[in-house]
Amino acid sequence: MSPSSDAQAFRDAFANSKRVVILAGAGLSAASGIPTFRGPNGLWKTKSSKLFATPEGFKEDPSGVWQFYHYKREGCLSAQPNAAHRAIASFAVPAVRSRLMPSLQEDKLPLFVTQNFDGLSLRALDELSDQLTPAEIKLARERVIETHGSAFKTICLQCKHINHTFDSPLSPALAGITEQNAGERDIPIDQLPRCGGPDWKGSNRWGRCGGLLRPAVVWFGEVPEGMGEIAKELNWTDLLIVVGTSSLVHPAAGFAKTIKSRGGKVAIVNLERSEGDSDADFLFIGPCEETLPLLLK
Ligand code: BJW
Ligand code: ZN
Repeated sequence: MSPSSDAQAFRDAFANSKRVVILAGAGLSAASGIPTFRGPNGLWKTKSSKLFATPEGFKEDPSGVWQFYHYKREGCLSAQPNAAHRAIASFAVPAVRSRLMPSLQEDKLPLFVTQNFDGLSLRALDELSDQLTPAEIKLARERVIETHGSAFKTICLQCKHINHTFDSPLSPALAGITEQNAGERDIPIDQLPRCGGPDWKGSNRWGRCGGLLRPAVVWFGEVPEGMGEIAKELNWTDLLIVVGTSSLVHPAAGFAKTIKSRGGKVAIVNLERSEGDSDADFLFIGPCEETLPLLLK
């Protein structure tokens, strides 16, 4: 059967759902000016995903990979959440939840799984500080899984310390690196981001050991974050909403099939037809920054 694009039928299914999972991809942040990976202007059209999205690529050229992540990170810092991020974040507001999702089990917030590393969904929650208490925001943030990592976290390859920071640049040598000039010069490895920052002074302490840092993002061949929690949640989910992903990258690409095999429903919101459409009960073609606020109004 072909999927429905009846907004009211979707709202009814939403209102009757006890457990909801939302899965997002790069299309969610496209209107915030963050490029997607596979579209006509996608990152992987001009950059090699083998170099920039694998641990082997980082080993081969840590300078090139750090320059790439430096300017992508700067792009995330200057971007703002868009109407689609805000529509999803609004579920954290109890009055919105009880209006749109009165059947939620124990008023459990939807689990929001984002493949994006830009932090914009968390920032959209922080923007609700005039409507929510800090405790409510904390609770909502705990229901967000950045399954492909975060641009604002690093891991030390030596002591494994994970650091969270919005500082930029992460080492003085990365200052002034842009998409245009990235890769023009090779930054020596001791001038790339190091554990403990530029003034680490060579101590061996955890989190200040001076080891080489890498971006805490999930590259091909690595295990995405939060898989245990996601797998548990998918057991109970009766509605999965898939927003702005090409559904080409696993394991996220398989969530829709899992839900379907357990009798749940799948809604897809995408600018164009995508790989996941064969599993869709509802399909809304259009920019999510317009479609989601309308569907969830
Ligand atoms: C709009 C819009 C608008 C635009 N409104 N929509 C063979 C078969 C099956 C699997 C494999 C295989 N060979 C290897 C694998 C596994 C591999 C994989 O899936 N590869 C495929 C490419 C085949 N996966 C992995 O290796 C993953 N790990 C893994 O599987 O571990 C095993 C394991 C799993 C579970 C438990 C235990 C073990 C890891 C994948 C890591 C992906 N990493 C990246 C880079 C992250 C860092 C960074 O951000 O730079 O993640 S790659 C890149 O792709 C990034 C994205 O998160 C990810 C998905 O892309 P996304 O978000 O879908 O973006 P696009 O560009 O593809 O699509 C954008 C969509 O938006 C389009 O549809 C547009 O139409 C739409 N759009 N504007 C609405 N305004
Ligand atoms: Zn360290």
